[in-house]
Amino acid sequence: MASNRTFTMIKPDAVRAGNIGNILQMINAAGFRIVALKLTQMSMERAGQFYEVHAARPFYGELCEFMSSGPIVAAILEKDNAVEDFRKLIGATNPANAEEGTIRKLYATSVGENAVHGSDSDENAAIEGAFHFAGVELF
Ligand code: 3AN
Repeated sequence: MASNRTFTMIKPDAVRAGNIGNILQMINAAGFRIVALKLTQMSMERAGQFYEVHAARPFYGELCEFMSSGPIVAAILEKDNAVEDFRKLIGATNPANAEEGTIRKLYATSVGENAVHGSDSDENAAIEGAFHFAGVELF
């Protein structure tokens, strides 16, 4: 059964560009309820832990540098079929391939600086949410 929660980060590029409000508006308009939300910054070490599954990929160092380069907005979101529906809302990893109306089509600039993260499975949504939030921060 699909779980009803996913985890997202508004990445440093979108925060720097002043798009926190626009992206949260799209998330709300798509029917997601915000369960947890914070503005925070990951150290290089924390980014390395978060993206550990990509450690063997050639872009791992660049990804961790970028993700620790400035503040992010971390959030846990709730909706029926949350993981899959949120992946549809954000669009393809490479914004050049993202569908019209998706968050990445509107706000991402490249495959590396792609504005938002969205969990790719229910299992990872739970792991990633717990990475950023304590139980008392969920509402
Ligand atoms: P998604 O975020 O769409 O699930 P993944 O899991 O393939 O994409 O990649 C995780 C993150 O790694 C992406 N959000 C992106 O920031 C970065 N990334 C993926 N592919 C590349 C690439 N070819 N060059 C640089 N960064 C990349």
